Amino acid sequence: MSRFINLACAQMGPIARDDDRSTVVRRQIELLREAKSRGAEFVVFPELAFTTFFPRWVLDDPAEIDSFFEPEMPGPETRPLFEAASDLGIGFYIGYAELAQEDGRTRRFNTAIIVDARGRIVGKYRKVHLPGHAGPVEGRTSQHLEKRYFEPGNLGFPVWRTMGGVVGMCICNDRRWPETYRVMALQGAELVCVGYNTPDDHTGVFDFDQLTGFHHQLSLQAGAYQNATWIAAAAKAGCEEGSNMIGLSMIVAPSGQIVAMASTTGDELISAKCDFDMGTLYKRTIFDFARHREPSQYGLIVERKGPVVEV
Ligand code: CDT
Repeated sequence: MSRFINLACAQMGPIARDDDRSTVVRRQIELLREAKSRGAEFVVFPELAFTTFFPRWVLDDPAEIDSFFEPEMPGPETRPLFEAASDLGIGFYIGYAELAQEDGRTRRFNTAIIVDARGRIVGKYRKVHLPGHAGPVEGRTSQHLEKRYFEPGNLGFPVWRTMGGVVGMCICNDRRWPETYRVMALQGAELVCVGYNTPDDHTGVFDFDQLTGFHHQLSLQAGAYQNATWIAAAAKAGCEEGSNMIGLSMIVAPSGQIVAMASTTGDELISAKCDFDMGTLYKRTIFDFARHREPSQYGLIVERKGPVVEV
């Protein structure tokens, strides 16, 4: 029996600092309606999808910082998205800044959830790999301060059986790290969802060279092929508050082939009919982990954080 899913990525164009949640949610619902008209069953939205990418600024006022966070999900302004999706019978992945009360204190995470086609949250993931810096870097016109505003995720890389397959999540910078995919692949992941905000600013002391789009694509295609999984990646794109963000939202097959890709840097839906079983060929041959992997030789991967040159 074939196991197909009609999958979509809802790329979002820029969100202004002053845009309220309701305005953003209206755009998201419009993308959901388009997804429905194309027969999509599951839609992947970007990282921090309800606000502008605020880690580009040095913010000191606690009230202002908290204004970018969600103390509850759904909350009064985000609930219409859940209601629209469940009315349309569509599941979704979405990223947001999470304000949590945990271990007797307030904690902040860069979080994503999977919501099923009945509007129920079935899984939560908190971003593990936080890029950038904890404080401002001199000479930058736009900062990248995720280490200032978030703690590293503490939920690992779980997967869930939902939407007819085994589905996992990661967020933006996670997609560049092979460990991200491998931990999910070892639990049988058939689809990895990823939302991202990737600045494309090069002059001065920024983190990227001119190959930002290529490295994004390379990471997704390698991750999909080496782990025999589908990857659905949705960007926040375009010139947002003076910072250029790549688009290139894409759906990548377990073969490593790109089967759908955005062509704009605005709100744009891409979709593809995906066979969850497509990875089986690779899982039974070249990437039959149980037959070919040699974990006894990989100890340093978990024992050592950074390189130590001993020779
Ligand atoms: N949001 C996010 O993780 N963006 C990073 C840019 C890092 S530049 C300091 C990315 O890997 O795309």
